[in-house]
Amino acid sequence: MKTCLVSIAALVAASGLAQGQVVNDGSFEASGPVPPGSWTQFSTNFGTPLCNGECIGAGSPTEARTGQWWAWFGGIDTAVEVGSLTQSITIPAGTAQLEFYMVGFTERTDGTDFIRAQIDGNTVWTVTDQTLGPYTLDYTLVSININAYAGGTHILKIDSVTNGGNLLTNFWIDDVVIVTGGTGGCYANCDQIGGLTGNDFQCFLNAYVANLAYANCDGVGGLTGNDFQCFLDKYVAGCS
Ligand SMILES: [Ca+2]
Repeated sequence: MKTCLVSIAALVAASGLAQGQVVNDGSFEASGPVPPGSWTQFSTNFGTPLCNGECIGAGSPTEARTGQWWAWFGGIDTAVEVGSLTQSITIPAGTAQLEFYMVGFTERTDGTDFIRAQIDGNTVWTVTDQTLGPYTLDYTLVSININAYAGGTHILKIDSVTNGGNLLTNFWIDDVVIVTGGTGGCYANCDQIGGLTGNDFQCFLNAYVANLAYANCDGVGGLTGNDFQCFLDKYVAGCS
């Protein structure tokens, strides 16, 4: 008889799917083939930052992290390239973490090529050619605390400027999400769906594994077993 083990990773993935979506089409699979889709798209040289491999050349394989489409900022060394993706987002009250995956490459060293994330015109994250190092091997998780914007409708913009001059820079991004939690004074309702269920445990586990601020239930130091106990206590206390 074969044994079928349900991995923690599978549970985490399942809980991630259960969470409410704040960012629409964060993997760009709908907005690539039928632009603009959920994203207002701008690119100086290419019309859009979105690519499925065909922007390299006919039949070229995708470099997406998931699916076929990803966002490719930069990508030209003979001209200045300005690219952006923008959408209006409504973030529930509580906590919020902007997350996506990025991998990059650069030949520049003067710090003038950059990619950044903005909310309502305020820069919440930026990387330049000088700080790209941690993102050069493979798609790497970027996780940004945007609690300050939880509650209400805001403009999310990811944009980049690369300066050409025979120095190539690429910033590739895929799988943009905003993970929310702890809304309405009911911390334990992690997935924000209905009442408290096992899905909320999985949601908390997901946040814990991802090292999100939400998982720091006791508000003390880093994430520890105390945060699990804290979550359990709040779950037992229930939501009224
Ligand atoms: Ca994708």
